[in-house]
Amino acid sequence: MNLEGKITPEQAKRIAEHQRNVERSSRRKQISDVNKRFRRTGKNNRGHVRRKDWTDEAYRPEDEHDFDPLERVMPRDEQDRRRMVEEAAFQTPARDDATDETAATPLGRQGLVISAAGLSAQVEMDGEQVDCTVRGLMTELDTGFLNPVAVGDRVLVAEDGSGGWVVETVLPRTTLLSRPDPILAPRQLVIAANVDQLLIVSSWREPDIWLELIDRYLIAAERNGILPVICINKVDLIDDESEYHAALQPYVDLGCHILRTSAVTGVGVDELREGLEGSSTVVVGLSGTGKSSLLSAVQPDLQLRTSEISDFSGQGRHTTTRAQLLKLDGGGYVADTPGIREFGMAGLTLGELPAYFPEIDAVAAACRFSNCMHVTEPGCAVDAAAEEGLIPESRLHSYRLIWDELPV
Ligand SMILES: Nc1nc2c(ncn2[C@@H]2O[C@H](COP(=O)(O)OP(=O)(O)O)[C@@H](O)[C@H]2O)c(=O)[nH]1
Ligand SMILES: [Mg+2]
Ligand SMILES: [Zn+2]
Repeated sequence: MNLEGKITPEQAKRIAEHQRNVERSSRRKQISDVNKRFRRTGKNNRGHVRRKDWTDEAYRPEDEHDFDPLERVMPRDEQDRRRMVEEAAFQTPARDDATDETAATPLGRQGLVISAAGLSAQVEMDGEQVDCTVRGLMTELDTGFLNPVAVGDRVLVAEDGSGGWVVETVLPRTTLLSRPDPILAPRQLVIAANVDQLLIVSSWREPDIWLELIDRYLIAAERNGILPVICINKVDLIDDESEYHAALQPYVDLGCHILRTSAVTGVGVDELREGLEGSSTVVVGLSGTGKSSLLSAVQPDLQLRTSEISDFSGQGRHTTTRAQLLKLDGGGYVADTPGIREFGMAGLTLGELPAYFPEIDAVAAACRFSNCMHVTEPGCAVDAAAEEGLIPESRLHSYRLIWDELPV
């Protein structure tokens, strides 16, 4: 993160480079070369089968919340209402007038929110951490989110007159990651603000790599303007290198930045440390994949609150939405989080989905129907390309699983 509230030219360059890579993906080129062939054949009218076996339910931890299964049987207007709330939540990143207000009346000192829960927040100001309350003026109506202040927020803090501190204003956010509230969904909670990197941690084994979750996080990163970095941990448990490469090849083709780490052997930890330095990074991934271990390896004295979070079970699930910003010696911040599938997906529409799967979208022009969604339609070139091994099976699988969940 950058405390000036802007993405640095270096970070902007990296994001632009990532986006260019996605567009230029060699696989995509290869696919478009064979487009014509599929246009002619138009075979494969297989019906789409909803498969759930890919996702290993056994590894889904307590703190993950599935997409609301009721949505499918909900009355239409209720679906619409929920959708509108989601969209409003996603599109209201900050109060526009915040900067002007500051300029007009000096409301206080600027600080960075290190942790936040409800109407209390820990704020770092001039290297010092103070506990603050949050002025009750910032309501859900103003911000579109249930919580007024989140980790990573830059805020203005004033003395409350009795020795305490009050967060008066949240400065406009550059980026934002949110998730549906576990109980009040689809109303959204902000998980972290002003983040510039999303470190997607997946273990190779124990638990097995979960590609669908990686694909979801890639979407979340891209649509929120955050640079994704895929980190495959526990590479000490790889026993078949070719299997590893086959699983990761789709992401190599997309031009993703991929780290290969082991918190046990120390492989890749230096590279990870370098990647984190100078940025503000949110770490996401299933519990048990080694997020805390990796952060400890990067910097042994990081005060990891994560065990506290993952040990927490039972009714107090709201605690899992807490994240804490940890300061890195080399500059920058990291926030560890529990695994949340719906991260950053609020308001995603069916029509937008293909754009997040460029290797699928690249073939779409050859589908029989111009509005083909590549799910059950006859003459789908994506289906045909997948049969030929030109589209990674795992990516198409993720696409269809996410497609199934999006409101029509
Ligand atoms: N074999 C192996 N085990 C690891 C590695 N990293 C973490 N672990 C183990 O995986 C378990 C979960 O790690 P933890 O850091 O708590 O995961 P988190 O829930 O993602 O924070 C612990 O028992 C770690 O010792 C690794 O690189 N290799
Ligand atoms: Mg942890
Ligand atoms: Zn199609």
